[in-house]
Amino acid sequence: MVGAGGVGKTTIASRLVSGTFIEHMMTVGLNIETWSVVNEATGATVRSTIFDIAGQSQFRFFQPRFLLGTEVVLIVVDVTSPESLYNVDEWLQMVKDIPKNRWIVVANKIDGVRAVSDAELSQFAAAFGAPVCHVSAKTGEGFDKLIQTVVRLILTVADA
Ligand SMILES: Nc1nc2c(ncn2[C@@H]2O[C@H](COP(=O)(O)OP(=O)(O)OP(=O)(O)O)[C@@H](O)[C@H]2O)c(=O)[nH]1
Ligand SMILES: [Mg+2]
Repeated sequence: MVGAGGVGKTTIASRLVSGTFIEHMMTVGLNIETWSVVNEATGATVRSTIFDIAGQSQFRFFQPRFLLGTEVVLIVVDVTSPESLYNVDEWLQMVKDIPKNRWIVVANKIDGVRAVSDAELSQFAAAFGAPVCHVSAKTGEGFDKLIQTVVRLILTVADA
């Protein structure tokens, strides 16, 4: 999971893992979570590890090594902050060696005041063919679809 500082990566990770909203401090370096989710289609449990990469630039020098072996990339932007989209190139650069068919754009904070339009998000994601999941890590809106999208992709990669 990558994206600018404050877009809500750690809040998304903790909602995936715990199903609730937890307020977090800025991540120092990176945060690692173990996430188990039941694949509704088969009833099997899918276990994965979330590498939540801190957005602040002072941690950048050691982060790329943690992306080795990544199966699914969540590129997180904040729909209340246009800067989070305009400055996303740095993150796209960091994940460029991971195949683009494993990328998902997560548009977070849809409970807030919208400053990034759906059209802008679609255009951004279409440039690399990724789906867009609109979510609020605060209210939980959109998480069912996000979880389905991530699990489907994890299973696709595992089968390949
Ligand atoms: N309104 C609203 N606030 C959110 C949402 N998700 C996260 N936040 C808030 O945004 C702030 C930053 O969230 P974090 O999860 O710490 O952001 P981050 O991307 O992990 O930031 P770094 O660790 O610095 O990279 C916190 O105050 C969160 O409570 C959301 O969906 N809606
Ligand atoms: Mg964080």
